Amino acid sequence: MNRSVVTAVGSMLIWSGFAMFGTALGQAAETGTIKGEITASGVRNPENVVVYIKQAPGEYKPSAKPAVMDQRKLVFVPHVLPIVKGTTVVFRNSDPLLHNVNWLASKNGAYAANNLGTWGQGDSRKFTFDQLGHLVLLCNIHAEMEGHILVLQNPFFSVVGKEGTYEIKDVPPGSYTVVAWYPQPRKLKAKSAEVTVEAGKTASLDFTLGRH
Ligand SMILES: [Cu+2]
Repeated sequence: MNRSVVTAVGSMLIWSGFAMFGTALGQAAETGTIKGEITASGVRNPENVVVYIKQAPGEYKPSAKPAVMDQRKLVFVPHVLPIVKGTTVVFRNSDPLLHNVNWLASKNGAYAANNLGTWGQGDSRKFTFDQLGHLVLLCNIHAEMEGHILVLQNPFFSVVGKEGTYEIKDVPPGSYTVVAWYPQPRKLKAKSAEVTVEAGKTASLDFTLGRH
């Protein structure tokens, strides 16, 4: 074997080894995490509170994969669906009966009232949400059904479970306004707080929510 070929192969291996090492290190060190606990009074637990960064610098593309809002056992699943602006949502019916999907005009004026129609098990409809806002989803066949879509500017959000904790990962370093929001503002009023995220670190931010 020619010696120069051996040398070239050797240096390629070393170079790609460095590149892999650099990437692994870079991912861990370039972003930070926000985490905390939600205490809520006047509701059973903080489930369905959405914690999100109000505005992050830059433009965020929606994921190529559509989000799914199902109607299953007479409830909207999930109850609250946060999405990045521009995301297409597939509205599915998994029940052996007809469901309808309609929403009221959003409070911020971005969305007019709309009715996607009524369809049966296994069918679906699609809608692309290209403005920020909060949509209250209803079914005009089952008055007790209610779901929520929250259209956000960036993917840095977390839906809180019954245990009341949240974690937002991969956040670029910077100072942000973080909002803790509940789908029924009369039960839990939204609150916001400032937080600074540092690379490779976790910032703690707790919220106490109530009617006021
Ligand atoms: Cu229904």
